Amino acid sequence: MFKKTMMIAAFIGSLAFSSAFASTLEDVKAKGHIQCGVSQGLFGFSNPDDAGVWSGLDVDLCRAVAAAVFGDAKAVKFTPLSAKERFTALASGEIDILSRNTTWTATRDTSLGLNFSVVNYYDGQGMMVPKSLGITSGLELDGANVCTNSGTTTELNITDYFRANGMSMNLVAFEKADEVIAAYGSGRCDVYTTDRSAVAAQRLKLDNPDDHMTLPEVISKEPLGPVVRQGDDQWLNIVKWSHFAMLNAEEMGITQDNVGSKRATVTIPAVKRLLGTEGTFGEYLGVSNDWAYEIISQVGNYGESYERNVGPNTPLQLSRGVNNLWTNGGLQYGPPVR
Ligand SMILES: N[C@@H](CCC(=O)N[C@@H](CS)C(=O)NCC(=O)O)C(=O)O
Repeated sequence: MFKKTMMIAAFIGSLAFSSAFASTLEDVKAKGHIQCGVSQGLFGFSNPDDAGVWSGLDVDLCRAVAAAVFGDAKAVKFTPLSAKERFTALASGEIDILSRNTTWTATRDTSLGLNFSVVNYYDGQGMMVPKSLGITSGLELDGANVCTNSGTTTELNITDYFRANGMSMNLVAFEKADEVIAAYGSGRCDVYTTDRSAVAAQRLKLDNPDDHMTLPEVISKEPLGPVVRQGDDQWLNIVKWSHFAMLNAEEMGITQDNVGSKRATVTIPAVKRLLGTEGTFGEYLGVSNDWAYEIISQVGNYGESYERNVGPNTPLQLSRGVNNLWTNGGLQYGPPVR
């Protein structure tokens, strides 16, 4: 009897141990897909079409991870989350990655049991006003009504900005992004503020986008990127290196179209290592050695994803700026595969 109780206790103990230290890679393999936390609809970053198919820069990050893990960029399911819900959804295990225009800050990286991995879009906070207001600077906004999202860095930064400049404001905050832009569109606020990329995206939802302008001030740093749970280094590595593979591919001139022929013919060692014809870098990550080939052939390189989703030829019209590769004067820099 005693022995049996001990055995049950040991069994329960091992269950508790395995769930506390569960491997996200093993979990996603068992269920056959990655559960990716995204926005509730933000053009260019994570947005569903009429058929419910998600696309965007943040969606591509999750698709890249799925391509690395399953050789199938479609093995992803999406969970739309408000700003307020997103960290709990990740910490509780409801999602495997949070890829939702989320700013890397000290508090979030160190006090929530979560880890930021890479920055897939360097941004900063902007302010949009109706042109009819006739102002040209944020410093003219004393006493303004300001519309923004709750549960974001945005509301903290705008409060700092007004305080630092000795101005007063009335903050009007909503949980849902579309409630914020609707309130601004109805004239409830003088200012709409969020990450500049999201200003460009949400502006398109206004009746007359051309009646509105973005003020010149960039009031914060918003390094946006995917987040995972703390304590799972293997999963963190897979997410990091999926992004780095897309950066290295762009730097090497490897595209969705030419990756097949490059893999067959190229003799450059660095390209062979990236595409898995030399070395065992996939094995080190816990995936197959052609992980980067699968990412590039199914999702494309970082520049292709950027141009397709948010670049100058999309409705968002965001120039590459600091999100250019380091070789073009930007901040995007993939460590070498070797
Ligand atoms: N980057 C900021 C802001 C993120 C945020 O949630 N912004 C809103 C304003 S546009 C948004 O993207 N909402 C999209 C949604 O809720 O679907 C943060 O991490 O706190």
